[in-house]
Amino acid sequence: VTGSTKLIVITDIGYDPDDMFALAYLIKRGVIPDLIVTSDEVFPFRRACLAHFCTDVWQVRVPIVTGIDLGSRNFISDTLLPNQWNGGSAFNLEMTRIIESSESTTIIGLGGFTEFALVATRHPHLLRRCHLIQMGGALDYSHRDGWIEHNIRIDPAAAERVLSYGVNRGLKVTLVGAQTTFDQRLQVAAGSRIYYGARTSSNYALKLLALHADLFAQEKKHWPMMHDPLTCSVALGETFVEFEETAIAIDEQGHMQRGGIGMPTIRVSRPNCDALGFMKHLEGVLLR
Ligand SMILES: [Ca+2]
Repeated sequence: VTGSTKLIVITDIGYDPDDMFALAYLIKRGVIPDLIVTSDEVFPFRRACLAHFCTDVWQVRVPIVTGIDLGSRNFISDTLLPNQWNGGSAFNLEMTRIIESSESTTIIGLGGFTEFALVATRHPHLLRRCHLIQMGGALDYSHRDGWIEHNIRIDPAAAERVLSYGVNRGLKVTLVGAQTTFDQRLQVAAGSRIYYGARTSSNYALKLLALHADLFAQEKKHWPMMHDPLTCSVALGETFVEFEETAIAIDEQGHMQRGGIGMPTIRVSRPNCDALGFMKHLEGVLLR
C-alpha cells in the first residue's frame, strides 16, 4: 500500500473481533482506506457498527458501503452500538469508481469473496489493476475431515470466481491462509499483553477491543486469533509471513488444492510465520 495505490478493505466486522483489531491496526499505522465494504452483511448491522467505530471512536472519515447479506446471523456486537444507522447497496459502484480512478488498487479481504467476485464478473477489464490480499482458504491444512475455512465456506462460488476467473484475467492475489493464521500464538487471550493493555486502558478505542474480545469469548468459548491483522501487516509490507508461488484449484465445496502446471499462480502463505514477532509488533502499534 504505497503512494497513488488506492485501498479498499472488505470486512465482516462484528463477530470475530480480529476485523476490529485489523482496522484499528491500519488506522494506528496512519493507513486510512479509500473505501470499506461490509461482507456477509447482517443488514445493516455490520455497517452500523463500523460507522460508529470510524466516526465516534477512531474519528476517521471513511466511506463505508454495505455488501451482500448472505443470511448468516454471525453478529454479536450490537451491544457496542449506540444508534441505528442506515446502509446502502452501492458497493459495486463505489468499488468500481475507486479502481477506475487509479492505476493500482489494493483490496484487503478480511471476509468472504462475494463483493469482489461481483465486481470481477461485471468489470473484468479492471482486474489487472487490482491486487487482492485476502485472509482465507487453507492449503495442505484442515481442522478435520471436510473442514473448509470460513471466508471460503460462506460463499465458495465467489471464492472460486475470484481465484480462477479473476486470476486468469490478470488479478494478482496474495492469500494468507488458515495453514498460517490458525496458530495459538496469534491468540488475544485474557492473559495476553495486548488484552491486558487494552482492557486497562483509559482510552475507549482500546477498551473497545478488549470488550469485543470478551463478547467473542463468551459466544465461542475461546479467544480470538489475529488472522485479519496479520493479513493487514502483509499488505503494509511487513515480513512476518513467508510466501510461495503456486497455482490453486478450488472445487464446488471450497476445498483448495495445488493446481496443475500452466495455470496462473498466486502467492500463498507458508505454514510457519513469525507469530511472536508479529504479536509484539501488533501490541506496539495498538498500545503505543
Ligand atoms: Ca474477518
